[in-house]
Amino acid sequence: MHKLVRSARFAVKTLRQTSLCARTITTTPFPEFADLSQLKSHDDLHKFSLENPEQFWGRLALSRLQWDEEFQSVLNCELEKGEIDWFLGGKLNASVNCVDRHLATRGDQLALIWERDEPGTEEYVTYRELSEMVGQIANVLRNSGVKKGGRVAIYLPMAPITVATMLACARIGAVHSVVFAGFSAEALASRIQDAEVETVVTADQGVRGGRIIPLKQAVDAAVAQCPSVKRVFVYQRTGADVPMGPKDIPLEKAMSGESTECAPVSLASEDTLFMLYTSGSTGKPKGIAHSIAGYLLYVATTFKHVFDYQPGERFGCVADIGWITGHSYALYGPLCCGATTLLFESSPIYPNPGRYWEMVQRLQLNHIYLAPTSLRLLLKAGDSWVNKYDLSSLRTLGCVGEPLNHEAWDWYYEVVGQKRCDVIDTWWQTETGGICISPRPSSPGAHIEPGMPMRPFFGIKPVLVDEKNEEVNGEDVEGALCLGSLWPGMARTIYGDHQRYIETYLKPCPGLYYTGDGAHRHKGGNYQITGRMDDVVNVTGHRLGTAELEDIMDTHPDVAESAVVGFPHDIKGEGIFAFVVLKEGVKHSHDDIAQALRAAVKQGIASYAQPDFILFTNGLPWTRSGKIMRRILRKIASNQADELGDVSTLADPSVVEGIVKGYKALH
Ligand code: 6R9
Repeated sequence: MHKLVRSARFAVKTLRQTSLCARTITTTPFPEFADLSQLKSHDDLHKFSLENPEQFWGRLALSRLQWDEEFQSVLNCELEKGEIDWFLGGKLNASVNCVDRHLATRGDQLALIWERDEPGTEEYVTYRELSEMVGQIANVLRNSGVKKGGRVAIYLPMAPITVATMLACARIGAVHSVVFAGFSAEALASRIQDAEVETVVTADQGVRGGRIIPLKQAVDAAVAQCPSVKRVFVYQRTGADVPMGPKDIPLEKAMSGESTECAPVSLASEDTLFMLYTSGSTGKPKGIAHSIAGYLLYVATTFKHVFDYQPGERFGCVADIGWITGHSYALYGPLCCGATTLLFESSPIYPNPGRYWEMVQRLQLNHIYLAPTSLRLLLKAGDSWVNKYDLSSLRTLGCVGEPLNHEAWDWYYEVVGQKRCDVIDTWWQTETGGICISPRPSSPGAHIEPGMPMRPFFGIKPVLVDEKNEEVNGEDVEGALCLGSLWPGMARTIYGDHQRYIETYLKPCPGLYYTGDGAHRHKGGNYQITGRMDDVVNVTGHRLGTAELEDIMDTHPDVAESAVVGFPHDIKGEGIFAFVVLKEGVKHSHDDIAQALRAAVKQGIASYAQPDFILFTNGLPWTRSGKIMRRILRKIASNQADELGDVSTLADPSVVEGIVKGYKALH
């Protein structure tokens, strides 16, 4: 059912020591458990959270969320049927929790900092202003016929209007489905069709990296294939003169006629807050559905404790809202905690690779949360882009989306953080709702180990499972990563296909939630993610995690990033194909570098692990959420470039052409 990633050498390599041991890590205590004197340490509280999930999450739910009606029970569950209910009987509204309840104390505090594409043109939105915007949009939606449970597709750039539209849906009980404003018309259409969306909210155009993205045009093409759509609201981002058809409604005009006050609907804990399609790196996209109370509680709690967010700080999650990271840590987590949160519209290399760091200095960000992809890209551009700026406001260097390889980890810690900030590598998934494994929170003074997310969050119990579906105990072992506890943030279903939800997550390892990732439990109980279970290459019976190979190659001083896939090989079963992007200004020849990479792999793993082919390319096929679309590389490596399928969800689809050309030249 699932394959195992096996390699003891990976463990040895990652356990090298660094100079971090002496640093102190701050942790914000949980006031909710102050009366339980038997809970003396972090580990005591973690154990308590696993043994008493109802008490643990029940207490947090009461103190951290605002309820219209209190819940009757904390957890009801029939796992085999995928029926998981948290906080039954409770009633609440997510927009009230994220906006209204802060008005009395922090109405004039900044809720959003909108970092527009053009540097230096940022805009600020207070909680009061956000509340007014949410009220107006909620009235617009309600008065145009959007009902509780109705699906609203949001295809907007990163902007306050996007956050306000999501919260407006939450206010009236509509279910938002955000689609990356950059996905193709086809990708948008398939998501609209799957959810039988009646309402679309878009903009005339988007702007990213100085380039115009014709959003309305894509919506027109999509809606032409989607008879379910009744209305399309159009926000003016650039003011371009876009054609308006009979279903189209100018959003600002509609808003201007509405009151800024809109009574929130009191919703049940388990009503759906939103659905979000997973990144599409495998198979047909799944509309992952999250429910209101559990999701909100989980993202608010993880936001507070993983980042150790303190009142008044500025939190900078640069992820797009079209990704779960944007939902959980640019919007719901921070706003539920009354934080000031960033909306980043641009690209990490626009107008130059100093963008993030110039922004940190200009906006005085205290936390930054980004993807390893962009880190590797910036690392490749050199240290001078970082060193130019004063980054002393930064306290946390967060990261999510892929394994953070050692070179990037070191660079983040040493060059960006000047060895002052904690590197917080967080592991989680669209389906988990929020962060599940991360170095924080941890006992004060606890060491942070490079190259791994390390510690399960409260209420999270990682379980490693072998090929026979048996639990792998002990330390320095590997297995399929499953979660053996229930936590409130987990997805409740795949929209329209509950059976697929059960089959994908609950059936592979009965009694556990199956993540699809492999993990290594190191000494001390720290977890390292070895990659997706399907990112495994089997060479002459040796199973190799692609992350492991990539980590070795990325360590070569000339290599910016690499991606490894398997391809059918007559003799070995599978061969190894490495795609390698070099740093700028590299002096060595490709042949020399290829030879050095083979030698490094031979030394780091074994000679059977050496790549059969190394293709130097200008870029890799990243999805917009920062994941290498290995499916495409596998096809290319198997000489099936004519069967690539949909590449529209890539950040830059033109990269693929370059790689295909390179492949042809190599053969
Ligand atoms: C939040 C998000 C989930 C998949 C996940 C895993 C990979 C995420 C990671 C990581 C290694 C980390 N992943 N964080 N791998 N280290 N810190 O990324 O959600 O888009 O659903 O992807 O991403 O493979 O299963 P999503």
